[in-house]
Amino acid sequence: MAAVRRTLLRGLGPLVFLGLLAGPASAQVNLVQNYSFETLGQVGWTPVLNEATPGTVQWFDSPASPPRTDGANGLTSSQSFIGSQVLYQDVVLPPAARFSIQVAAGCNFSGSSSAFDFCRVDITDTSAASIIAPVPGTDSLATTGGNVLRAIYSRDSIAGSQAQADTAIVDISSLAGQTVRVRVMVSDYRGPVAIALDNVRLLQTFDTAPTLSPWGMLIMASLLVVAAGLALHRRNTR
Ligand SMILES: [Ca+2]
Repeated sequence: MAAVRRTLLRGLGPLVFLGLLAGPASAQVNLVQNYSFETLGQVGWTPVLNEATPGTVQWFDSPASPPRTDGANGLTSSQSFIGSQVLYQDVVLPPAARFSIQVAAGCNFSGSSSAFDFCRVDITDTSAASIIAPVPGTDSLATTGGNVLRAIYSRDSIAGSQAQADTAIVDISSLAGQTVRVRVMVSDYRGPVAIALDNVRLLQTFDTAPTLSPWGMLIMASLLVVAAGLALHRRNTR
């Protein structure tokens, strides 16, 4: 009987180990305030405008325009004349953690476009230079790339509308411990140009404690039954 018991324990041991090692599980939290632009006024976001000539240049939440891949509202820009604009939010990335960013974006050119018409979303440093709105007709997408730590999205010099879609996920874990800037930039020279943005996900990923998987629970229950049976057998054979 002892041999049977040893065999059972040898067989079940690795299975229990594998069952228990279902984790570690992970959880994510979005570090961006008003990431879905559901609240009018874009709490957490700061606008910077550069109107080359008098006109209406602004950011606003829109329930009707293209930007609404998450919830009821999204962010869009409005420019009725030549101008450019920046919207940004600074985010503290705790040290020794994992981070990624992804946005839903589209950029529409309703007029003839030029090299000075563009939309872009970047992770930049927090320098003053990073939030200088482009000079329409002078700064192109390429010349406003300074201070960029990671490029997230851009569309340049393409006339017509673009459906809003998720960008590729960009891993920014190497920036852990820094304060970074989520910067949205639109420049209109021949436009009008308008970005459609929603669902900004700058995610911190946490590893959580290993959890007992369904297989682990089944194996543990089986082990208890076997142990009880062995104990009963031993008592009955004394
Ligand atoms: Ca939204």
